[in-house]
Amino acid sequence: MSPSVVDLLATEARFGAHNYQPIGVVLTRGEGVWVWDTEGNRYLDCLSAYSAVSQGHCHPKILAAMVEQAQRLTLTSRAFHNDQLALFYEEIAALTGSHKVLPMNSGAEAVESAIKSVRKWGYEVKGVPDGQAEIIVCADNFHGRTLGVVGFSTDAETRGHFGPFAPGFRIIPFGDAAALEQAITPNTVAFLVEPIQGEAGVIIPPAGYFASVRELCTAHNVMLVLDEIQTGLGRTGKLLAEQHEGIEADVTLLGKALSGGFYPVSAVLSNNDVLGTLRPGQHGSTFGGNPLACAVARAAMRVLVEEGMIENAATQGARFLQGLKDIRANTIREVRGRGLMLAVELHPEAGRARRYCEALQGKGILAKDTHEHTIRIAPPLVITSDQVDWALEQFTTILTQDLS
Ligand code: IF1
Repeated sequence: MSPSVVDLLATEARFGAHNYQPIGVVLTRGEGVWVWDTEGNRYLDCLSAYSAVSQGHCHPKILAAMVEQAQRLTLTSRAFHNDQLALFYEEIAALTGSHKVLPMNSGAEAVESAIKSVRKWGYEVKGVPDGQAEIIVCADNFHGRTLGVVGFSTDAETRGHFGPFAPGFRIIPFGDAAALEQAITPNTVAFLVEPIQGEAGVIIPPAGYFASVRELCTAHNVMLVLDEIQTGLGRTGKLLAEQHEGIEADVTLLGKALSGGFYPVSAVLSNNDVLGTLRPGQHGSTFGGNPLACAVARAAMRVLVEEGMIENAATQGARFLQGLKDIRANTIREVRGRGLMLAVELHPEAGRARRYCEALQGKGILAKDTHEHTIRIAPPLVITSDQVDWALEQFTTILTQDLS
């Protein structure tokens, strides 16, 4: 007899650290864009585990690759070679046009690894005095939850009472190229930034911003590190969000959908010598680059491309965005998005976005609020036009209500 939902929630409350406040649904199965709760209710997943399940829940080909590899070899440590890592390197490098790859596990680990690598490059190649490397980041950034990363967060909830923090970071406004130019010093080694700020509420920079950023970084020999952990792998309707800006990063960070939601897999990709500065014994990870992670990621990248998910994200994202913009509701302040990375910002007087997400649950939509007044919308990239149209009907019904 499986435990009741009440028992499950009571056990979670009893033993679990209370670092999340989930919406009141207990999920038990997922397939494509759909998830089911323990009562058999079906929901369209408009969060995709924060863009980690871009290929759709339980994609059969990624599952098959995982099962096949798991029956053969899961983990060897990097003390020995395995027969999946080189293939993963080759395929991710070909897909992204990268020259060097550092395989890690979580997104935050990829960010931390990139910070270590650009600092090392700064000292050993650029000639920055040891211990004086500076990295520029943006206000309202989100790059993960590790201590080094939250040290340069500007969000009180994310960084409060976790200090003291590491020095060496400068914070500038997102979208302001002049501010970047003013912040660069001879000790600046990198500019770390999301192409679109996800957690901040899908904040898209002004046209031309990243072209200016690219020019400034090149002119001052500063590494441009793009955190594409959320925006990458088709989410914005192109393989990488940087392609909308017509630029190439020096270092690109991937995670989340790199495994299609089956396993923590992330990677630091470099187009120049940044990763070349690492020597044996100077960085590592027990699980980084393990054969199971590599097999899963290879399948996740393959289906993303072979099943046209990137193009579908562009097509269905445009449909979804226009449909949201067409909703006539006093509750809506702004609709934003690129590809299937969308957001509806509510007027503050409309009440908290969470209330609308709870109401959406009653209409068969699972979505997540961010920063009080914004509803984030990011369904799997396999969503069809009919599913988009159905979702728009539910959003229209709920957003035209006043839940303040
Ligand atoms: C949570 C946010 C999203 C990310 C970007 C690195 C990471 C993330 C651009 C770190 C992770 C996750 C973390 C998760 C919720 C979710 C999130 F709300 F926290 F900010 F997506 F917007 N760079 N984002 O978005 O990757 O270490 O988690 O694998 O912490 O609650 P990770």
